[in-house]
Amino acid sequence: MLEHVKEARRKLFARMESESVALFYAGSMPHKTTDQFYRYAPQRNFYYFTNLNEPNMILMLLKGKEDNKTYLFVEENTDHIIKWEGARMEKAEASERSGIAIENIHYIKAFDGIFNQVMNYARSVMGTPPKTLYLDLYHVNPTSQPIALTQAKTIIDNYKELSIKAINEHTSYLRMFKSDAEIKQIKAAIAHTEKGLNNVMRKMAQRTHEYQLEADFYHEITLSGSEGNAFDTIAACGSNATVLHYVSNRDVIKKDALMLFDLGALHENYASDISRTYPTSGTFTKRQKTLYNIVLEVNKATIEQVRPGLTWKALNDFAKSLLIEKTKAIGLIKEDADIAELYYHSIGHFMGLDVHDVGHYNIPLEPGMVLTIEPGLYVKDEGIGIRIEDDILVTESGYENLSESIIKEVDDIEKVMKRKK
Ligand SMILES: [Mn+2]
Repeated sequence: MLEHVKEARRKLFARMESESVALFYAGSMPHKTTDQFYRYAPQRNFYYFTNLNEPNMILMLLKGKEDNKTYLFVEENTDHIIKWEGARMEKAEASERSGIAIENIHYIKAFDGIFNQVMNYARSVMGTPPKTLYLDLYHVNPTSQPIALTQAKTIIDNYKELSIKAINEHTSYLRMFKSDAEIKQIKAAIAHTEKGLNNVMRKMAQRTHEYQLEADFYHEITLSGSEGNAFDTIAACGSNATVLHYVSNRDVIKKDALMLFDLGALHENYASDISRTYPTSGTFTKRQKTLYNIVLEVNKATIEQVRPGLTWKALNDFAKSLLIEKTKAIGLIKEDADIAELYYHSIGHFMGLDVHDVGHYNIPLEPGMVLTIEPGLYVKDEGIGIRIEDDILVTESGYENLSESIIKEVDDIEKVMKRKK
């Protein structure tokens, strides 16, 4: 990933205004309850530009009139950290992994002094102090503050001459185009997920509750080396599958039902995101097969549409009209508009360091983008929810289905599920 992060920083510098500074915070472990914390997961923009998976670091990018400087601030090991949390990465290793010159890596306690120096006319390392401060201002909702605003509060309060700008337009743009190194990580994540899904199919007959199959998936991906789930696993039997973000997974597994799995393993912080739908008894009923094959045909036909120049709107429209045509043909709906009762999400999303990755949905597809294609059909009256989702790379000539080998044909699924063990 070293070349990838160096190139990513070069590209970001090229998009930043002259006389600006960008700050990226690694983030820390979010508080859970009392003295418990969630496991650390890096702020993805920080990780994207550093390849560093450690809390409390700060990346500072300085763009002057003529040249650029990159600084990294890392936590200093204390006796307490070493004994209780494990030693933090030393400067030399941080330099090796990130490609940031070791003389520009400092301890966090030096940050205020160095930043103040940058902001002073007489001593600024860039000749003149920056006028613009770029921050990661991703807004999760209107009532909570972006992490960077909290972290940079003192700077914002005390350096009023800085005008604050969101870096997100640029980071979202750059992150749409996956490097070869990133595609390798995504493929590794998908490979873990494939093993996990194969285990789910093999174990289905022995299980009584949804959460057991969630565990079978997790067991297999962690054995395979994944650091865990990219998002909470959906293991939804029967009508539970008509709830798009059903994650409680506490229900019993009904006989002769369909069970929808939407899940994905991580690999080095890169996500995979796959949906498969399996018959709980190992064999599809005639009705289940009919509905399943509609979704499968839409999945395959929509994937075949993927190529540079295609818009998200065209992709969405294509899938929706094909679903309308096929559900009409079997008498499931009468009017086109009725499809909204059976299919109520969009066809897919960008995927990368975030499972629902950042990106610009208003520009046509270009080579290097990775997206999901995930048509579904949710027939509540019949207790059936089906979704089939693959992860697709846009290439010069069209597409590469990165999850091609994860089986989805009725015969293939039945064959694996019938096999003992
Ligand atoms: Mn998805």
